[in-house]
Amino acid sequence: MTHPALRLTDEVAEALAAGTPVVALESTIISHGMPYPQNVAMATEVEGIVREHGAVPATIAVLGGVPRIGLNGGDLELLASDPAVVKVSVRDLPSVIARGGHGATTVAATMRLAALAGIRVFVTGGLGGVHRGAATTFDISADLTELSTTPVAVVSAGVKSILDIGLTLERLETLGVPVLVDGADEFPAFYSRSSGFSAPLRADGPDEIARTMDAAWSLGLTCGLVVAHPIPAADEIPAAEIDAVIEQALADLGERGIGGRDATPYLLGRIVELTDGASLTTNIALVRENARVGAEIAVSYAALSRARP
Ligand code: PSU
Ligand code: MN
Repeated sequence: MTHPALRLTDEVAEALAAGTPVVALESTIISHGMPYPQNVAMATEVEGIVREHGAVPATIAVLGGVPRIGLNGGDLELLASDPAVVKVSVRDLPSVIARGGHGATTVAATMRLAALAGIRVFVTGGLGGVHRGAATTFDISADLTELSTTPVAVVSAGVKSILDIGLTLERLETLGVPVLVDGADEFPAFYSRSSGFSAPLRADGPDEIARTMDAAWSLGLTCGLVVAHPIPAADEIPAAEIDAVIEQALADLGERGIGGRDATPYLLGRIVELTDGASLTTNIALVRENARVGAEIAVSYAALSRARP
């Protein structure tokens, strides 16, 4: 039974009832992660890629106070362009619902709503994590705590080096979250395949990833899984090149005294500005790739679930 507070599209509800593959997609990446109109074009295209690979896309957001699982073109346009859309992590969900507002959900909030709807696979670009300097700011994304409590596999291209990648991996280890790198031995750094950190765990392809999800949840683990899929080599920006840009963006953040919920959106926007849009092209390329991979994982996982006695 679906949670009564959620509104699902008929298509998503039917797919879930039939046990056919569904892929959740987040909305902070649309409203606060990319500029208009590339954001709405990306959101629409990614839904198409999920469909082409055999799954039903369910973009998740809160609209007029209602948590929505599956959106239409008008909803995506609103999320992409309306300045009244706030960034909603888990702690913000109760308020945006009570106030009847519009909210773009982060990885953490999207995971929570996806799990309530019964969706097990979620595709995004990059995860939140432990920010650089967290030893003094305490800035650690709620994405990590949500991964420790909510059984959804999150497909990303790793984490940007706006974060402290090493500390993010340490935190995930402490929280008991399996971190799988798809087809590689190194954890990827979003724009580049290389981060300098080895893969905590390796998995090769959608069937093995689906079996790992199934093994985790059949054991009664209640956590999510990180599935890091490295950006294709043809699309990557070399680490040395993007790191200089990220250092500049971090310096600008510090100078402006921006923190809290505004830190990540500021850094994402500043990186696009500093690269004259080149980072945006790369970001869109890796989200496309993740959409394909996520759909394939959802197809494999649905087949496993159907085969279970
Ligand atoms: N990292 C990215 N792109 C993004 C985000 C993070 O490379 O779009 C977004 C995601 O929605 C993520 C959120 O859940 O930022 C994390 O925000 P915070 O650091 O405030 O928890
Ligand atoms: Mn934060």
